[in-house]
Amino acid sequence: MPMPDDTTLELTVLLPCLNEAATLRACLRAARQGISTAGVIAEFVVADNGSSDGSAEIALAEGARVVSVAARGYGHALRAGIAAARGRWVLMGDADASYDFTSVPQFVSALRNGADFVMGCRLPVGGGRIEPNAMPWKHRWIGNPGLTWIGRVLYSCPVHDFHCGLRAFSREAVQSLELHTTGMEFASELIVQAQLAGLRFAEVPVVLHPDGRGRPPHLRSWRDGFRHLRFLLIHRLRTFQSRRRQEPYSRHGRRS
Ligand SMILES: Nc1nc2c(ncn2[C@@H]2O[C@H](COP(=O)(O)OP(=O)(O)OP(=O)(O)O)[C@@H](O)[C@H]2O)c(=O)[nH]1
Ligand SMILES: [Mg+2]
Repeated sequence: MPMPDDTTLELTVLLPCLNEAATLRACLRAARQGISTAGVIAEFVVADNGSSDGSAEIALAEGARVVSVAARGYGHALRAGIAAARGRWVLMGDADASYDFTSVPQFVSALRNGADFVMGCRLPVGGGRIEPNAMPWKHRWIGNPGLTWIGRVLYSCPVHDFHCGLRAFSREAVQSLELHTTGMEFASELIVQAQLAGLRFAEVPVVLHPDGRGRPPHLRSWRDGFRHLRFLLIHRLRTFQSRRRQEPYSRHGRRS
């Protein structure tokens, strides 16, 4: 596939990947279809943590660029992928066939309409849908709503589905954010930092399918849920403290 140059490249489709040989090809092909419907010039980047099942070879055969990331973790992989992206916009999504990459056009259209950050929403509130057996009940009814509520309250985020992995954003805007987390809590950090930086959000409906890989996910519910919660609370505390340090004192010696 001829490589588009950086001036014409509109979109980077970025997939974090750890041993997804069973589903990666289908994701890349669906994305290619979405790209052609959207009429965008795009590249594919697979951020890989040394998969041992041939995922990287599949990515290369499908015309993707493979960014090899030594340090393990969803956050490590995505941060390296975002740093290596060359498109004006980046669309990221899991490589386990749980998301429908043919929905590229909806994301591109929201970006073209001026959004900096477009979140997929799998919930009916945002027009989305979760297919039977696509999400464990404790994520559907406890983890995701609970953590989303905390994120919305603490950060005034307009997002309804904090853990949706299908998202698109302005590369420049996101590259200018301070992103440090290494694991699954990166999903929360990305939204929170985008909100704190004043990026314009939009939401588009997406459908979540049961993943196609036939083995357990990398996500570990309690450990990763706790990491999301810890990030949301500690980061809010830190931003309050640094704001208090910066605020000028009033004439009466109190903070104004
Ligand atoms: N490179 C890399 N990719 C990862 C790592 N952990 C997860 N991923 C990828 O990130 C995506 C999401 O991981 P999943 O295990 O499906 O986690 P999840 O979708 O949040 O959880 P489920 O909803 O339970 O499937 C997949 O494409 C994984 O291959 C990692 O340590 N390194
Ligand atoms: Mg998944």
